[in-house]
Amino acid sequence: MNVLLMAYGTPYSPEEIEPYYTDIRRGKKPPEELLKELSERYAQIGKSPLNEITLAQGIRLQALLNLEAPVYPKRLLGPFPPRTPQGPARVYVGTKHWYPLIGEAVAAMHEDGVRRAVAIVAAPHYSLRSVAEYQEKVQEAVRALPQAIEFVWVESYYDHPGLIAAYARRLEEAIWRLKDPRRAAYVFTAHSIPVAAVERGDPYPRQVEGTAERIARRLNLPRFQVAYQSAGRTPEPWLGPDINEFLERLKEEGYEEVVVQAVGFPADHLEVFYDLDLEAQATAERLGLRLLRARGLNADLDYIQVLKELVEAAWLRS
Ligand code: FEC
Repeated sequence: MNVLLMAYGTPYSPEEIEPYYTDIRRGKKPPEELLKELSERYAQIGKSPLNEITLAQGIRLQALLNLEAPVYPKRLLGPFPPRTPQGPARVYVGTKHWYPLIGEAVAAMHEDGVRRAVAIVAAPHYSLRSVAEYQEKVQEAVRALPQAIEFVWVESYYDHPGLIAAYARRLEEAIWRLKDPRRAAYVFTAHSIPVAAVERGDPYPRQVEGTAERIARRLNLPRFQVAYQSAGRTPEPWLGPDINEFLERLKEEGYEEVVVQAVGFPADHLEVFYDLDLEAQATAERLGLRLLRARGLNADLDYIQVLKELVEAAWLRS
């Protein structure tokens, strides 16, 4: 079994921020003030761990896929690495905007003789501005190969019971720290996307609501809301409500404690450590609200198990 695991990617050093940002802007250099602003955001969090987390997810996914091969426990003296019924699983990691790029991962797969693989993004919700763009990058890379690779896509998994359980566990840990869970506000966030995409029928907001609803039901929350974060620095309208404005509303409604869970991002990175832990936290402090954030899934085994189930089901479908 062959898997291409993808994520957004992040610069490894301050010098790489400009070319990284240029790639996000489809080759257009960012204006000086936007570059300065982004560089300051990275400086304030120290470093985004996104590349390390993505690599750890890939390593653990490969280990789990191989170690759980049904023949392994029966034949301890059998071949190593243990084989799945389809041969040993190989997981390749590629990122959308930095190195290893998706194109490099696809080229490495081709070099290794891979002709069929499962493709999955470490982001549970489908959007025209996320998963569809990963799909374009993969297609572009395949077009450059002498022989095609057939990719079977896991396009979204916002409602996977294992994902809901993993998020619920992290949220529960935050709830244990609340002074009065019955009177707290529960806010689920995801990266904002331009409203234009939603108007073109993007299922993204519906899927984000779907994840939130399932976690809330599982934990029997008295109420929950969805807000968006990290809207791009462009003049077009972005999907809201924005988390910072939303906190103002919660304060006006009389809340004193708020728990935020970033369900759009399994991994911790700039948008979690800056936009939530620094920016939203500062807004909350200014308003006199107590804000707690549920910790991320990162490369924890319960999330890796979800990825494993999804890629195995997709491989069997193919
Ligand atoms: O830690 C890091 O360095 C990387 C954090 C990071 C993640 C991420 C995930 C998503 N984005 C999504 C949509 C957009 C759209 C634009 C956009 C722009 C940026 C910029 C940075 C950035 N994003 Fe991001 N995103 C991350 C970081 N994102 C930096 C550029 C500066 C800024 O605008 O803040 C607008 C650009 C465009 O026109 O294309 C749209 C979505 C996700 C969640 C799915 C995923 O992880 O792929 C959706 C992580």
